[in-house]
Amino acid sequence: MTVYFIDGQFTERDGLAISIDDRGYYFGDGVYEVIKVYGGELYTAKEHIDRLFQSATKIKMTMPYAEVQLMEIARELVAKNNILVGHVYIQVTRGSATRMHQFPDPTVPPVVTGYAINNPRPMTGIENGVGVKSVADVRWLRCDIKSLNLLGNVLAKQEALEAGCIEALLHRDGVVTEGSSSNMFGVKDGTVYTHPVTNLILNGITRQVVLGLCEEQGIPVVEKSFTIDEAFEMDEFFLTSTTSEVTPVISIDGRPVGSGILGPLTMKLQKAFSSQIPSFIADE
Ligand code: DCS
Repeated sequence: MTVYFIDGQFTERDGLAISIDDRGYYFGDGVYEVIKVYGGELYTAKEHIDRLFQSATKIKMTMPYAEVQLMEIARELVAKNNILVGHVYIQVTRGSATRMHQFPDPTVPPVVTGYAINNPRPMTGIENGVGVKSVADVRWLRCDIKSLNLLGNVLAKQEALEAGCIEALLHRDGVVTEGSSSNMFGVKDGTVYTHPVTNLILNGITRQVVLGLCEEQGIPVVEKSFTIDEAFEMDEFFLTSTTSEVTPVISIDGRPVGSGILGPLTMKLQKAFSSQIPSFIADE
């Protein structure tokens, strides 16, 4: 049975007690992170926990734990749940208080919850590529915050799935921003293009890893937005996230990207990505 963390304690699901007045429940008033586990080890955990703190600061919420304590909680969740390959989920809400929009009294403590589950690498998508559907990005203007308010993302993902695609390719007035839970990249004439780090996207940890790999491999990167029309003209396309790693996009709105098969530059980046995660897992 999955072991959860709630408010300072590790407990099995049956013992969980979350307040109905939790502001996460009423308002989505909180922040979260998803951290990948490979070979029983947390991957880029410091980067994720740093971003959790940044998200909390951006919503004016004081974290109830120090970074090292959160790291320890994440490690314990991995150990207690015997995670080999999977992920840890951590969320922090602005606590539990009678429903009112404004912040509760400062003495109300934020609520930290978390769990860890085994979840294999999505090899089918990684190896064969996926299709995406363009969907209007109707989210708010603080997409840089990893907030629990995910309705725009949820609706976009559902629309993509109902069209037989794996992910939504979000665009604001025709300009590609990111995916509903991933970052998007196009490749044209050997150069990688992706949306710059602004309030309109989440600066994905995997995005940052992949841009670092591009630099190491001598692959030119331009952090500049492009349009949906330009996306159709790319030679290759891929998306990144903690759970989907580097997943090739082989079709957009049912139209093949480039030759419609995995592109060489995407495959090069996948290889580079796999070689910097624990090797016995990469060799799977
Ligand atoms: N953009 C959005 C909107 C996301 O929700 C995510 C991750 C990303 C980009 C990619 O960021 P990372 O590379 O740091 O994962 N979404 C997480 C989620 O909600 N489930 O899995 C990953």
